[in-house]
Amino acid sequence: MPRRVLWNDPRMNDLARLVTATSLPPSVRISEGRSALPRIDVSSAAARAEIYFQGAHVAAWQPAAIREPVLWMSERSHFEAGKPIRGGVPICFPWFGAHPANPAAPAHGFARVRDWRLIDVREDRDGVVALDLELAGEGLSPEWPHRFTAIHRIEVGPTLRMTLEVRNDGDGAFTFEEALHTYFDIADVRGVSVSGLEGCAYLDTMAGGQRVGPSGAPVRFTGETDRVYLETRDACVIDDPGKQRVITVGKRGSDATVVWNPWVAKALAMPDFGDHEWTGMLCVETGNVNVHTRTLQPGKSHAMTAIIEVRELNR
Ligand code: TA6
Repeated sequence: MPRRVLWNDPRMNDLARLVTATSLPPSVRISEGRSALPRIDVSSAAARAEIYFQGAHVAAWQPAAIREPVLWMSERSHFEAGKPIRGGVPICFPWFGAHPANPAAPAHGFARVRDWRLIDVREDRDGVVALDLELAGEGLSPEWPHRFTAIHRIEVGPTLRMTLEVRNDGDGAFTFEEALHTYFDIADVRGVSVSGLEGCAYLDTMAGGQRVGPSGAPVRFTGETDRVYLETRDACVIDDPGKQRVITVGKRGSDATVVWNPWVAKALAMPDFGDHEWTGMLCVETGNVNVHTRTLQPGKSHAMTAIIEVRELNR
């Protein structure tokens, strides 16, 4: 059976294992990303994006009508097989944060450090490109040995729409956490606010996970901030006067929103994070974490969607 030649460079042909989609529209090509980590490049009339096979990781996204990139990426990020990428949209699955029983297990689960397979790509007449990537198996981790299929559907257009669908392929129920850990590119976190969470209690990681009542006001940043907002299905709005834009983070199938900025000390402590980069990024993460875990019976599925839109002011 002759190998399908997907691209001219024969070195890339061993990537055929990662691409089972039968055809790629002209707006989509497979490339050697940073440090030769295989990447899917999307460039259509509607938007451009970069997606790494590792972690089905959206590393960049910019609508055609928007002046600057929307997602943040550390200049110090690793781009090495098996190491998390610091920026864009890491997929946290099947647990969030450190594993409760095995601190040596990969933080935020194994999904973001494994190669996903590109199984389908479509472009509509408006230039919106939909890509389906799949991670499936059983026993991928001793901490979570279940048989499952995960499909990450990424729709690249004037809106970035990402849907993580998990299916239980096994014979018994399983429970998991999940998050689309989105890093946003902002002018200065000290001048940004996040609305949409005013009525939500949150777990304050900086206070040992203590539950803190609703603040009644938009979130503002004066120090390291690491909060899991509970029982929230509402959109969040990031107001960034420095970039004269407003980013809306809508969602479906998610009951928790995580807000994170490492500030000075934690930025210094992370080797894959520039010492002074903390001012230019903010995470607003769409998830089901902590008390909002999901349990699936055999054969059942659950989908969680993040919907990201940008509006530039004075345009
Ligand atoms: O986003 C919340 C958080 O859990 C923080 O506590 C911080 O650890 C961040 O995720 C980054 O995690 P990572 O494993 O990517 O360094």
